[in-house]
Amino acid sequence: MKKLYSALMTAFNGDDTINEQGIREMVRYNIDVNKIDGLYVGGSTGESFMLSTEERKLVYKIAYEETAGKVDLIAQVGSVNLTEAKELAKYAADLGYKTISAVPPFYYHFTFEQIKDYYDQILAGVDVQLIIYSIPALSGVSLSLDEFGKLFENPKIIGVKYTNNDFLLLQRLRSAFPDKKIYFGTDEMLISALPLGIDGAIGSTFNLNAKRAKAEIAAYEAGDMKKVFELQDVSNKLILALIDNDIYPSLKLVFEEMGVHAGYSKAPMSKPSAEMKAGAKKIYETYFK
Ligand code: NGF
Repeated sequence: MKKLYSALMTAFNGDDTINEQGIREMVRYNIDVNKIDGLYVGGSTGESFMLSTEERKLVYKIAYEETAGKVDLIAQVGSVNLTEAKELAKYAADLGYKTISAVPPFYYHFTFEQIKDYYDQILAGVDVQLIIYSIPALSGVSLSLDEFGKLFENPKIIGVKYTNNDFLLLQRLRSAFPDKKIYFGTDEMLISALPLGIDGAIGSTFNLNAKRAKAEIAAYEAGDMKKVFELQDVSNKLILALIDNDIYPSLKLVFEEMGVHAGYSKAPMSKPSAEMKAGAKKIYETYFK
């Protein structure tokens, strides 16, 4: 059965401090209403690369406490600061996380040998499994099939969160590494990834749209491609409306419309304008009411 994970958002107060209650409410909504299989904590959607080490730890702790073992958890620990990534991996493992994930080191155009060493160092002495976070459009790091193979030689590296629209590479990864987990990360292209044998999907929009995405996966598994297309079509209208309205703050605004106090995004992300609020209200009324 393919799994669906929401990429957990971080709720902020108006002064950009962490809003603990807001995070707890989003975790609860994902468990109680979305019936999600798991949460990806501390990724792009969590605005994690703008957080301090202590704030990142706090988010892992809140998610761990609030889920209380009810759903899978993956802590994204990647950082261009390897010392921080190692500290976060140890912290998450000590809390009880069984799986971590890490974006490759970015910005400095590291060599593949340096990237491999980064993953080996993160995993050394920490009793967890790891999912590579491949998101070339944001990280600037593209891994080849051969490079994935070299990283997968570390038995603790169990798979990849694949936020990439290179479907040729996705098919080749599936074929070459049938035992590794592949979680797809472009929500609007789920329809194209399903036939390529993904193990599931991890994404931001599932925070709101998990029911539709789960129905799409179920329709795919039942062989009902007409329904798969129809569901993806509605999802894509929703996702494109969110993107047009500034996606991260808008996901939170729609949550607010649902009564979930998701708070704000952190600067330099935008605080909502009146226009964004009106846009989010319209999205809520069109797709969720
Ligand atoms: O936010 C991005 C940026 N991608 C997410 C997801 O892959 C990131 C995706 O759901 C994620 O899961 C995380 O690390 O938090 C998009 O927001 C969605 O497909 C709309 O484009 O690429």
